[in-house]
Amino acid sequence: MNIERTLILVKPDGVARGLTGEVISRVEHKGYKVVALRMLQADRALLLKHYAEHEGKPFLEPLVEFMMSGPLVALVAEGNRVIEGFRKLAGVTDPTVAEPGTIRGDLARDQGTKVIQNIVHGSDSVESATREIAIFFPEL
Ligand code: IDP
Ligand code: MG
Repeated sequence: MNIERTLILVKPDGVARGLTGEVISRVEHKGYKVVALRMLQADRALLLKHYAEHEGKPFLEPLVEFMMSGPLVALVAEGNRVIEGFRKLAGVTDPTVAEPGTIRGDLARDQGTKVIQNIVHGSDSVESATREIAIFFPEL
């Protein structure tokens, strides 16, 4: 058994387009368990912490602005190999080339914006998941 937890965010584009339920539904239908859930308006400090790995990259500022542009939904999903499993469900970063069948491939496209708007975030490793879950769910 390799039970993991991952942090999933439904980004402001996903929430604004009414896709929160669709994302949660795909997570649950895959068989992962949602163990925490909240809607919040993220502020700059929280997002700079969350995206610390992207410090210095040209898309960081547009990314932070985008992530502050409306409410987001944060959830923690649990299951065997859920970190890798959710990344597969999400599809690759660029929604134009994300495979059909994935969240990004089915539900997002290039909007011509400075930052790629791609509906969801998912932790990319056990270390990231632990760090990110503590940011959004300090009580866990
Ligand atoms: P990921 O979300 O697939 O893990 P990361 O490389 O961690 O992708 O980037 C975080 C987020 O920053 C992406 O989901 C996307 O919204 C945005 N992003 C990443 N790379 C670029 C880029 O080259 N141009 C514009 N936005 C980007
Ligand atoms: Mg990432």
